[in-house]
Amino acid sequence: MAELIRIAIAGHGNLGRGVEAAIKKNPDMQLTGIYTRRPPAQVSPLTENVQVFSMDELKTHQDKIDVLILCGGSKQDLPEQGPELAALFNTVDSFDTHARIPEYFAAVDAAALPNKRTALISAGWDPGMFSINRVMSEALLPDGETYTFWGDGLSQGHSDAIRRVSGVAGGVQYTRPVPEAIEKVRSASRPVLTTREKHKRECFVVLQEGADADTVREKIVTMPDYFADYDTTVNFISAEELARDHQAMVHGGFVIRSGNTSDQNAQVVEYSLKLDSNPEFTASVLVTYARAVHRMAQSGQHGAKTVFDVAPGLLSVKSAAQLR
Ligand code: API
Repeated sequence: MAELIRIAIAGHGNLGRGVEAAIKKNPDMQLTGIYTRRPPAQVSPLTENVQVFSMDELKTHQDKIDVLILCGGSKQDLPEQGPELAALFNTVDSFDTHARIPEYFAAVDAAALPNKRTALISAGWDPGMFSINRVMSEALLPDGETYTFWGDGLSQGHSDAIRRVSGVAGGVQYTRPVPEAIEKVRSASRPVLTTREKHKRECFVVLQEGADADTVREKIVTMPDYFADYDTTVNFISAEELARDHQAMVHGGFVIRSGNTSDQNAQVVEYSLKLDSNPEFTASVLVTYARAVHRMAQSGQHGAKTVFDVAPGLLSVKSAAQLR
């Protein structure tokens, strides 16, 4: 086999740990380092003999890393780290604030392109695999309707957003699809459904000492891009309850395109996920795209990219010749 692709991780939370697990499943890759903002001694890697460094050391390790996987959150980490690190490394990230992807793409592209780096943004399952399936089924069935349902499950992105609200000590968010809406999509022909009709958002929040519950609730339910467009409920719980009852990271959902190829014939395309661990699956997608990024960087395809710009064959551990 050719030389192993040297992967490094920036940020060692749920997603970073998932990237470690995913690299173990991919024989053409090796983990060369974990970079963290915490004191490195506090990080316990799953991988034997891998070194943990402070984030400051990253820029001195440019010649040791083929692809850097950014495992920070979309609300506050990536808007800063994404462009900064795409100037120095080939990167993959899971920026998932859908409404802000265009501006994030522009910032990362402006950093990566002049420095001849390849930066794949917004990979994961949504955005990511679901996006590909929406684009593909809409192209194949131009006359139709597309529906995306998430959950029941714990959204990492929304949970991260809650934890950034001042007065919040901890919390998680469950995305609850509305059963009647799913039923409509399954039984009726191309029903019209609003954002609010399809999902509810349920938050479990631990307040910081002295924080005001009503103020925190108001900040959460009115947060643009995350909660403002939904019916959101906020339940306040203790730190013990959070640790005891809210650790499972199951998630999933489906994308369905229901269309017609002629007046007589309806066609339905569906892609569905049932995930025990949302972050581990997201991490698997990131690691797979790291392989493609490495290949694209080597062949001079630089700048910011999304999953739409990557040919499927580039994701495979097999070569183009083997795939044929
Ligand atoms: C939701 C989805 C989850 C997408 C998955 C991933 C995450 O509302 O639950 O943040 O967990 N948008 N982006």
